[in-house]
Amino acid sequence: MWRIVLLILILASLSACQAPSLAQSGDGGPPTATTCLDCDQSAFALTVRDNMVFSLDAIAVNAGQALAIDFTNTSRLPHNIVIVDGDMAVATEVNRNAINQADYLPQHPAVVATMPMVMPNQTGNITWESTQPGTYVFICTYPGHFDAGMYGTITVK
Ligand code: CU1
Repeated sequence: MWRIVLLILILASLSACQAPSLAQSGDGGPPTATTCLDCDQSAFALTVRDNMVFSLDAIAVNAGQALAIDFTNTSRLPHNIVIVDGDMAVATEVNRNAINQADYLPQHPAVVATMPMVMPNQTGNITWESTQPGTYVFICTYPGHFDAGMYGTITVK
C-alpha cells in the first residue's frame, strides 16, 4: 500500500513541475496580436506584453462612429497610443518626431489623437472619430517600441 501512496506522491510532484509557466509570467495578454476587423464594435480593450505587441493590431470602426480604446499596461515598461493619419512611412516620421518631445508625445500634423504615457499596471484611454474612410496607424511612441513592433491599424469603413 505504501508503494502506491509513494507512487502517487511522486507523480503529483512531477506534474506540478510541468505546470505551464504562462500564469507566472505576469505580462498578460495573448502571445501574439489578434485582429478585430469584423467585430462590429467601437470600444476596444487593449493590453500589451513585454514582447512589445499590442493585444489587438488591427481594428475597424464605421466612419462617423466614435472609437474608444481602453488600454491597460500589463507589461513592465511605459507605453502610450498615438493615432496617425497616414501609412507606416508617416507613422515612422511621427515616431521619430516623438523622441525629442515632452512625454514622447509627437508634435506632427499627421497626429489625430494621443494618449499620455501609461506606467506599468496603470490604465489610459483614447477616443477619436473619423468621418473619412481609410486606414490609420496607431503606435506607441516610447523610444524603441515602434521599431520593436508596437503598432497596429485602424480601418475606418
Ligand atoms: Cu510601448
